[in-house]
Order: sequence, then C-alpha cells, then structure tokens
Amino acid sequence: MPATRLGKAAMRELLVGLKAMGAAPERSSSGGPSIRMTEYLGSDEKVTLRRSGDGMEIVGSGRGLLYGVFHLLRHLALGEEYPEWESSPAYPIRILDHWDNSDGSIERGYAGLSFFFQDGKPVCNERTKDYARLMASCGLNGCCINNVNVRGNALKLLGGSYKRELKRLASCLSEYGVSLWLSVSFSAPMELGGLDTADPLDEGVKQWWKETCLHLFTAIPNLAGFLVKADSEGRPGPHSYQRTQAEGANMLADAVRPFGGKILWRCFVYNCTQDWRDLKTDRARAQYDHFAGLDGQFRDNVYLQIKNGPVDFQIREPVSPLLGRLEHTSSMIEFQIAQEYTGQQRHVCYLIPMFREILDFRHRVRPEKDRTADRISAICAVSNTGNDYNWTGHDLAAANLFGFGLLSWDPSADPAEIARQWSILTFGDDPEVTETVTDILLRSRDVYEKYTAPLGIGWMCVPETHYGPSPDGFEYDRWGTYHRATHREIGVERGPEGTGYTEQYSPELAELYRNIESCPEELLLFFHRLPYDYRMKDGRTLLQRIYDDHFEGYEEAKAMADSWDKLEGKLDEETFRRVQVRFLEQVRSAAEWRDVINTWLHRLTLIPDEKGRTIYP
Ligand code: GCV
Repeated sequence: MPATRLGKAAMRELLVGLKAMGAAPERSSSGGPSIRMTEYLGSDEKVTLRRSGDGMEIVGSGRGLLYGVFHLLRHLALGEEYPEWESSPAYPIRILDHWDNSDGSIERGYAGLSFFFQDGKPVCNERTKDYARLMASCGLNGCCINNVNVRGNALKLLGGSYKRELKRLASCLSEYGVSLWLSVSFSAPMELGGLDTADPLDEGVKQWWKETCLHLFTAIPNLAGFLVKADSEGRPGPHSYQRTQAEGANMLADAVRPFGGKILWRCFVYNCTQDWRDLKTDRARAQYDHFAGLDGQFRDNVYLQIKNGPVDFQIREPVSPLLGRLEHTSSMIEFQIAQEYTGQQRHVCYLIPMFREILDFRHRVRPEKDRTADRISAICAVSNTGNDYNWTGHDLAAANLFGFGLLSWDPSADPAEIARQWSILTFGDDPEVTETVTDILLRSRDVYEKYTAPLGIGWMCVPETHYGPSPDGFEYDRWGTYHRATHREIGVERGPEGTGYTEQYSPELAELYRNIESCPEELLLFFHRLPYDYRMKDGRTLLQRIYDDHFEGYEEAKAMADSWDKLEGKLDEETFRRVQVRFLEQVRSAAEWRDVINTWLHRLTLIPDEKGRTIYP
C-alpha cells in the first residue's frame, strides 16, 4: 500500500478511474485479478508496469506510481490488455506556461478567465485540484501560473504578499507531482524593493534577490524557480545596464541555487520598434544573434527557453537555429498550444504533428544525438486552458494539451496514435466517431495553413488580436514581420544576399535553405523573395499555388465541418453543438481568409486565377 502523499494520490486515482469504468475495485485482495502497487522511496519518475498472475504490478516512487496508474487507466479505457511498460520521461522539466494576469484575464487566452487568479490574488479550489490531476494524467510536472509580462498584483507574488495563497496552491499541485513556477520581473528590485537600479552586477541588487528568494523558497517548498522575459517587448532586462543576458540570468541563478531553484530564461529578445524602411534588421535572426555567442556562459541551473521557430508561433516556420547551436548551455523548447496564430481555439488545429516534426528535426551539426529532441533538456508550452467548462474553449483543442503532455514524456510518440487515443478517451469507442475525429485532427494543420498566410510567410493576420486576415496589417508597423510584397515580388530574402539568416544553420542546412531549388516549398516565402511567376515543382506559378491553396483550404475546412455534422446523435448533444458552433466560425473565417488574401494578391498583381474562379474585386 503506498505510503507517500503522491503514492496515495495514485491509489485514489486508480480507484476513481476503475469505478468510472464500471469496475468495483476493493482495496485489499479478496480473490479476482489484482493490481498491486509497490512503492519505493525516492523522487524519480521512472515507472514499471508488469503483468503478474492475472493482474498487474505497478512499481515506482510515488511519482512513478502516479504516472503508472494513469498509463494503466488509459489503456484499460482504450479497451486494451494490461500493458507492460517500463519508462522514464525524456525530460525532467515538462511544464505549461500560463499567461494569466492577476486581474483574472489571460493574455492570448481563448478558454475563459484564469483559474489561478481571482480578485487580484492567487486562488486554490477544486478546479486547481482537477488541473493538477489533468496535468499528471498527461505526464506533465510543472506549471508557471502567471504571465511572463508581469504586471499589477502579479509583481507582488515575489515580494511575499501572497505567500499564504501561494503555499496552498503549491501544496495542492504537489499532491500530483506538479511544481510551481513563477514569472518574475527583472526590475523587481526597483518595483518592489525601492532600489534605484536592477543592474545584475550591483551588490545591493544581488543581495535583494538573495533575501527575497530566501523568504519565498522557505515559505513555499514546492517552488521550482522563475521564468523570466527580459529585454523583450518593453520588459526590463540586463541590456538596460549594458550587461549580457548571461550576466542577468546568472545573477538570478545564484539567488535561487541554495533552494535547488532553476531559472528559465526566455530568448525571445528582439527589436520590437523596427521601422519598416529598415531593410537590414531581420527579426528572424534575433534570438541566435543575442544568444549563440553566449553559449557556455550560463550557470548550470539556467535553461534557455527558445521558441520553436525564429519568429513567433506561426503556422509554418523553420526550426529555430539556436536550438541547433547551443552545446554547453541547457536549452528548453517553448511551444504554444494556445493557438494565438493558429485559430485561437475557434478553429481546429491539431499541432502535435508539427511539434513532432520539430522534435525530430536534425540540425546536422553532429552525427548522433542531433535531433531537437536530443539537444534540449526541458520542454514547455504556452497553455490553452482557462475557466471554460471544457477547459480549452474548443473541445478538440484539448487534444493539443493531451498530445503535448504525451510528447513531452516521449518525443517519439506517434501523433496519429495520440489523436486516436484522445478521441476514444474523450468520445468513446464508436469506430465512426474515432475515425472522423482522428481524421479531422490529422488534416487540420494543413487545412489551416492553406487558407491563411502562404508558404511560411506568416503574419497576415490582424495586428493586436492576431485573428482573421489583414495582409498589410503588420506591414507598416514596428514588429519586424514584413512580407514586402509589391506587384512583382513577395517575401524577404534571407539568404546571404539578403539578411543572411540562412547562415545561422549548420553548413548543410544553410546550403539547403539558401538555394531556392532545394529549399522546402512549404518554407519558400520564409526564406526567399520571389516573383509571382516563379515556377513551383509541380509547374504551377507561385501565385497560382497561393490562389489554389486558398480555394482548397476553404473547401477542406467545410469538409471537416460536414464530417463533424455527420456525428450528430453519436455524441452527447451539448458537446456536439459546442463543436458545431466552432466549425461554423471556422468555415466563415476560412472564406474570409480566402477572399481577403486572394483579392489582395489579385489587385496587387492583376494576374487572374487560371481556373477562372471568382476572386472578389
Ligand atoms: C506574453 C507575442 C504575443 C504576446 C506575448 C509574446 C511573448 O508577441 O503576442 O502576447 O506576450 O509573444 O511570447 O512574450
């Protein structure tokens, strides 16, 4: 019988899960198949599941037992045999970053309000407990509860004003092996401590952080560390004091070290006040330019948190070259399941195949252990949860949360199998439902990509909201996300004759991307500036390919909605309708994207669609 808090939680979950599946489990053995838990002391996450007699044995530390139980329940719910499983997670840090504000709003949140903050304070209630269970059931072990843009009362989290609330919250999370992380402001010594500087080399500043950490980590034993957005989009950072990113991160790393704390330092550092006439600055270069030269200068409890692409969570970007560059610094990949630029949980867009591609990507720097998955030491995603009844706004968006959890445990997990499992676990095992839902999920990324911004160019959405089409919306703005389209050409040249971004990759990849012929077509307009009559491999012109994609993308979105409609009567009515309403919006929006993008290009080029379809003038 498990003895630790985690072990007991595992036992509780096993009983709850079995009962929910219609079994009538008893705590002690009284004949019949048995599930035995053997707990050893320790905090590792390894788990062994083996068949024994006509039952099962689960062996692990408390944490291991918890993951083992969820794995077992999953397989039983899928109608499979008792699984044999010996596994450890690929990464010790597998977390969700929440961009929740202390006023209860969520930056880029699409599933209601925050469940971490109410009335300006952190809260802990039944939902927090369910959240912790949800996390553990997907194999995740940490969450950063507040927005990286630290504002309002969230500034005070560090100062100890909400120690009692945080302690409760942390304790509730720890029952399911989920650690608490906090986003902190680099200039907290000024904002909270009344100092006149936040210079990381200033003795007073160092002392302030040390004392603050002593108080906070002593009060909250389950606090794992801090997440920091510095020198980014107006946030304060070491650059204000002519210090490097390493000097800034290391100062914090020293302050948290006595408590086993870690610093997750974001690499999203770029010039966000670019003038569109400035042809030299290329935002795609920024992360690498700021961090590559600092490799090896960070303390070992610093993790560089790197967005999966060089710009910002677009539907198609190349893999960030910084992920292939760091050899002597721990790195953490940052994905986003919040779908900020991928339909905002109003469109179905299953992101797990894309995450898997990125994790599988070979950087061609060394012969072995060269994939992104091998090079990183930690993994996180910007969360897609909120206070909505179904947690994720769009019911199908929960597949991204589940899938992200499974991939972060095992980056070689199969996205199609994850989709299939998620469908059965969520909607039951009717084969027609499983086939339809899995098919929708697996098609959804390509469909979304087709009707939105073409071939890796990104950013044709409405500024501020980042939803719906506006091809010139970002064009004369300050964010450095230009397509520079004229009536002749479109795209930014990022080869050596252009911004030189391609040269941030290993020689083999630089060669691949630099040459238009070898550049993967889906990324053509990310890397190159091209005339509209450029011939694609299948003989179509570039412009015709874009027109076609937009017409097809709309038709395919409609086909997805139609296949959902056929499930009427096979799912519970409320869920069916909720998703149906989201599909109506997706199809409406896909038509808008098609018409706006095609019309804009038609007017710019005056080149008609070869198939003579209506492009609105
Ligand atoms: C939390 C993008 C988003 C911002 C976000 C930022 C970041 O710019 O639009 O809302 O801020 O990324 O990742 O820090």
